Amino acid sequence: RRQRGLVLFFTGLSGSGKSTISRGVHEALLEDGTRTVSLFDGDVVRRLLSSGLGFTRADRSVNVRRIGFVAAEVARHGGIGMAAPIAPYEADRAEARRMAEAAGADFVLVHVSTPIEVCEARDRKGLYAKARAGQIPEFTGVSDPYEAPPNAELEIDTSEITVGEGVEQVLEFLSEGGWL
Ligand code: GGZ
Repeated sequence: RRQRGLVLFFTGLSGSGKSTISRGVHEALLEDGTRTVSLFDGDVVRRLLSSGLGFTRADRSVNVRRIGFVAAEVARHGGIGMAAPIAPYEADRAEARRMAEAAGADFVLVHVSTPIEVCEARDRKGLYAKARAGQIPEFTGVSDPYEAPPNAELEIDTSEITVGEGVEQVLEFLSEGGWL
């Protein structure tokens, strides 16, 4: 019997740790080798799949729906489609969930809920400083909204646990839910 597909979708602020956690989960799943798994990495998505799109509400919406679509296609064929965009709008995340379900797959939303103060204090790429200085218009959490998801299957706050522990929590959730 073909295993049911899964879309594993991370959402959270810039600097929340969602990319790092998703990469860790991706690596572990590849190593495990029992599931086909594909991670649509943020940088690659913005450079190729969504090249030309900016950060207006409309462009973010198109971006997140494209990601949801390709992840659902992986899941349609029994694989695990993974992605970790900011995905600040509930309507777009709901659409990604709907597409996964329409593809006969499950959808797991992981909210990497690290508070903005912590993301901003880290400021690994200096983007928050630039945004505060008005050099990046519509920067999520500073001058653009982030709608916290009311329905995340899992919430991970990297100000309270390490990235490694976050990866473990996701793997545990997948294992307990019968996806691994
Ligand atoms: C938020 C921005 C912006 C603005 C550029 N707002 O930390 P990063 O750098 O590497 O991750 C952020 C990334 C967000 O792209 P997404 O495709 O994930 O966003 S969305 O889901 O909303 O479509 C950040 C960088 O791009 N970046 N400008 N204005 N993040």
